[in-house]
Amino acid sequence: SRRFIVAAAQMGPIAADESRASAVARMIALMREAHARGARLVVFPELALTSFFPRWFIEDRAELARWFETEMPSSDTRPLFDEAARLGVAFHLGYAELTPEGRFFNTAILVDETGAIVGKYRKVHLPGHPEHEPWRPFQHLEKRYFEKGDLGFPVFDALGGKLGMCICNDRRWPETWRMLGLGGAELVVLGYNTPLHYPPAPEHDHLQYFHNELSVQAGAYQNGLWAVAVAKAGREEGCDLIGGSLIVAPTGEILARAATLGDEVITATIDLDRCAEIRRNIFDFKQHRRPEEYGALVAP
Ligand code: CDT
Repeated sequence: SRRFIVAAAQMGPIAADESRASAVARMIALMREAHARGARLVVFPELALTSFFPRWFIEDRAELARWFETEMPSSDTRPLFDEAARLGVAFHLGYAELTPEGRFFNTAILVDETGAIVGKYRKVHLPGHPEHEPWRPFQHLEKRYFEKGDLGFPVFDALGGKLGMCICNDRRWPETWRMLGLGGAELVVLGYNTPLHYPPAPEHDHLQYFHNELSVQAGAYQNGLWAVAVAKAGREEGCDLIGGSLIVAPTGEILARAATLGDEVITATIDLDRCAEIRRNIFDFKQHRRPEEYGALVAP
């Protein structure tokens, strides 16, 4: 078997004026707790170093760039990489990336147990709206601030298996999971910042936790893979973000779920060999998939 303990390191709110160094100190504390509980992989949220800035309309480009990382690791984030190497744990982290060419992405990386970056993903499904909409109590300007990811849905060799990543809104799309499943992923890790209130359809607000679990459980089951989904949670700058970080088995069962809206570690023992329970049976792609009937899926 290929068993190990995985940790979801949920984070509570990050204030607008909280420094990267402070967020990293919180992450190191979570990583130490995860390691003490035997974890080999720690999964952190989307945009884990700062407040969820797409809720604000920021006109000034220099002001916007302030929320982005131009290098990884940086002097602020290096202590997290050093601690990972010292403890011998791998981790996943989301951050806003500003490339040397001046491109802006919502990005996530996989860092191995030596502290080396071994995988990168850039968010494909960018939610929200591109223009300032003053009627909203808060904005969701990912469509304005980020470019669509240009790396596809890559799968990486890590921890004795195949690991894929996606980011927040990606988890609601079956195509994300199918692409990762077709790529051979045995474990998918992701972070999210999901407001409890959805201004265009407030009648769905009470379904936010349900839709989170529905999406992750379906993605895991229908592709026979493990999933770890991790929130930045709680009331952040007056905006409520859901918690409910979870670890899901290839059967779709939830093995662990966060109980708070703050910094919290949850863990579960996973066995990558268990993907075969699903992938050699009900969802044996080779035997049962019918791609010749799915043309509409790739039509623009
Ligand atoms: N960060 C992110 O992608 N959040 C979205 C919010 C809903 S769309 C405005 C999500 O899918 O959870």
